[in-house]
Amino acid sequence: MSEAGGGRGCGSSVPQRAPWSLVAATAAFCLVSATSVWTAGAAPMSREERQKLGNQVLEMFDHAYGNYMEHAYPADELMPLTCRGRVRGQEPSRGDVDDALGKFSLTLIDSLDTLVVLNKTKEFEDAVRKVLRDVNLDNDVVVSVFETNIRVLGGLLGGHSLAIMLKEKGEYMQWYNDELLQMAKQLGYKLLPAFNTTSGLPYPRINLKFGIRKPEARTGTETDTCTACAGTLILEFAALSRFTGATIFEEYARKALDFLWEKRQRSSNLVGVTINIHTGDWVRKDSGVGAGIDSYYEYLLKAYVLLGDDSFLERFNTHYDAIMRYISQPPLLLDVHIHKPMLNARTWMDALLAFFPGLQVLKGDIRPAIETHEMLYQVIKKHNFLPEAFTTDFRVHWAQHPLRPEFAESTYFLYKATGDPYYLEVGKTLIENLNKYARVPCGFAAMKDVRTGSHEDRMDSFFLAEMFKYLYLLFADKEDIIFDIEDYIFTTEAHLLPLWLSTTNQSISKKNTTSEYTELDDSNFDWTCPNTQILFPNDPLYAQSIREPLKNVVDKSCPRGIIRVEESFRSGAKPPLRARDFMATNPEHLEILKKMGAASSIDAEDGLRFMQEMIELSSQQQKEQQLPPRAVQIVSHPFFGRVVLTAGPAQFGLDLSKHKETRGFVASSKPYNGCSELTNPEAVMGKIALIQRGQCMFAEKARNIQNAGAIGGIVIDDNEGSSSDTAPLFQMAGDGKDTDDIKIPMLFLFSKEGSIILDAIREYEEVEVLLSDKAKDRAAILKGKMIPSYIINSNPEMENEEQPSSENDSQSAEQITSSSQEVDLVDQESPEESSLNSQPESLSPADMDNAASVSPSEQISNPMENHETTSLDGECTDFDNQLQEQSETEEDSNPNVSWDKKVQPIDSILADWNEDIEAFEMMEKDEL
Ligand code: DMJ
Repeated sequence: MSEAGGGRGCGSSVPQRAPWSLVAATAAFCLVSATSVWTAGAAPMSREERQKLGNQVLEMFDHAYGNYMEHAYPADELMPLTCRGRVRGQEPSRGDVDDALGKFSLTLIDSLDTLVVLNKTKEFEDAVRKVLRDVNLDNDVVVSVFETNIRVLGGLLGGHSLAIMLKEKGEYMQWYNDELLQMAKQLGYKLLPAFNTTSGLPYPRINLKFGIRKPEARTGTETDTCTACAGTLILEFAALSRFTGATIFEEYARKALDFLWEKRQRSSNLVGVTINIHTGDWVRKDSGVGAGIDSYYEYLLKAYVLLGDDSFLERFNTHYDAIMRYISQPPLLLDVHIHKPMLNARTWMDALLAFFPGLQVLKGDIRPAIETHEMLYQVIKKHNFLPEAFTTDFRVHWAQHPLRPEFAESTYFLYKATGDPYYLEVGKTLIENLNKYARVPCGFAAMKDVRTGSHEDRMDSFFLAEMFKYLYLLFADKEDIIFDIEDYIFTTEAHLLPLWLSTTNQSISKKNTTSEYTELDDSNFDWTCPNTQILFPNDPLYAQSIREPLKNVVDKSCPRGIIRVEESFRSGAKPPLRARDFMATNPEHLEILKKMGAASSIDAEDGLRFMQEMIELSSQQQKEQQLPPRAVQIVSHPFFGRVVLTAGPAQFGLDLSKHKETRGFVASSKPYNGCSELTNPEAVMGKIALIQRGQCMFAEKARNIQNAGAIGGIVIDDNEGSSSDTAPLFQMAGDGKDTDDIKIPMLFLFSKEGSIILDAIREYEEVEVLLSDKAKDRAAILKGKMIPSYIINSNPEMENEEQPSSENDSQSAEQITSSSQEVDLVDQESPEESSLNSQPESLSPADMDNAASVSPSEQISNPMENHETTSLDGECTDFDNQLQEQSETEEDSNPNVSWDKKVQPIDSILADWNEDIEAFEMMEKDEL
């Protein structure tokens, strides 16, 4: 365990015995050596501060778990905004996401082993009793095989693993008699019918009561599954087999893995995202390390750690080489095509890939782990959370964030490997952001949009299973945990399985190993004695030196340059020029181009590939250029710009990318399809007309609403349920004739986005929207708006006055400032803290002066609002900077402008603040 050395050296004697010691022990060794040599870099964090943060994690867990138990249990999940349980069938369907819910108290089961890690042994004992008493696994519900395996089977097994550990210690769980394991076995048998396919790959869904085949099952017609769905079973299934001696589970999981391995694309050694479970054909041929594939790779490496079967390590290493060759473009990880792996398949990354640096730590490849983690951290610093997807230049692609734990997971593993206190600071930021932005009175709510800070009524069970474990462990010392965490392996849901399983009931693996055993060559162990051993003693600033060039990667949005620098920095040799990196202005690139095809066969080969890549890239880029999305932003009460809908542009009419935005109230046209002269011109005159897609050309609709006096048009898709999340945006084409006569802007919304506007009209009647090429900051939206009369009337100090007079300016400003403080507190602090602090302090005249002279952007108190103008299109602009630059320019150009002149009139400040306060209050009310 303490032997150093590279290559096979540290592991050569291991494979014949418990092979987990190779990887697990190495990881542990890294930690010891790394922490002991840490002498410079980020300032060390005191034990006291770490304990304080650990206690904060405990308090947060209590808030989440306590509210689930109080308001949701026995439902599967807590709905933290409405403070009730989510019961499948009683809430509007959310599609696939709901397949995790099997009416089996999901959150309770997923939380079991977290309770023990967090030292809540008494609560664990209670929770186990509740599971045994209340949970029914025989419900007539169709569930995801993957989710049920990782969350419920994994949860029961994790609970069992720690229950027997506690029992053995002699204090708690003395009554326990493997009951959780019996439940796990029952569930295992329920999942087995899913494997009844010729390939051995499981069906993606199963009915817990009726299985697959029975007519009542309401499932079994699916043909495809995701690679991760079929390849993330081995840890739980093997543990179940080894705990119980029933070999069938491990056999089935192995067979599915064997099939995936056989189907890998043989020249690239990559796998696609989805596969046909009957034919084994790849359905989606794009390949990355995020959604759809992620835990397949994770389970190959961890299966080797847990089960000691070399073939898993060999497979993992083969894939890992391919990932590092094609997908890893440090600090990015970009999807490619399995057949043409030099071509990127996407220009964005998803949040699930944030687990990958953690896996690289387990593999022992620390450098790229540090790089990717740092890039992700920069994105988080910009948006407070990792958006579900973000582009290669770090703009938001999908703005939701369901409190995913992957980044915390990687942070924990990187800290373990490097001992660098920097990662403790990262963890502290995660804690702060969760409390500031996701905490609500009844738990923690997923973010609907990281840009606006709006919430979704959702707290997924993985938040309790994973997030709190990793955050707590990050700050904990060995003695803070009642067992040795290094005797266990984390499943993908962070459930704990004991490493001693590798030596229990081994006969299963011997009997069923389908791939031939060959002695692994040394290269398979290249990184298993991690470089931390070699690197840190010589250079304690090693990790910091890797992070440093990436510090501004997001702000500067210049990833390509970074890639080139990093690539050559890493290898010493110049990498071949890739089409995606080519810049015609770079003389070095032109020189390489000249050489291609001239000097050697290698250059010629490079040249050919470059040409082919160029052609494909340009057609890909052309396609992308055809789809610049536009924004429809609802700006009226109570939305105030918080709701931004992604819209498709038109090839005719006013081009919003070149012109200013169009703002107006919306009105439905009659006829709704807009295919003939409107019968309600008075209703749409001066407004933005809503028209349904279909029955005539888009241009014809545009002409009809324009003739009726509309200032813009929104075409809403007639295909119910369509959404820009799932369908590609397109441009509305003209009618083949000259469309110059169409002067108004036209945008297209899919049905889901369109119905948000239609619902808003039903509820609020007057709905005002902004059509633009990118969403506007709320400060810009609220700027210059008149104070609504209902606010004036509701304020006794202002009664009988149209606008506040200058005499009572100071009084009004004081009141408003006090209110805005309250808003600030509600938004930024925990509810408990906010109620403690809600006594406003009075302001001095100097304070009031300052308050009166702040710029419009500064008046918006929510810190989340001002980070960026938008993320929809075009360059990544920072609204704060823009404003600052603007005011600097104004100042520069007119040095005689006095502060007094720049002071915004009190009535406009009043209006802005009051509207903002109103908006927050309405949002809170709506959410709760
Ligand atoms: C978890 O359920 C698991 O980690 C899974 O592998 C994918 N990610 C979710 C949480 O984001």
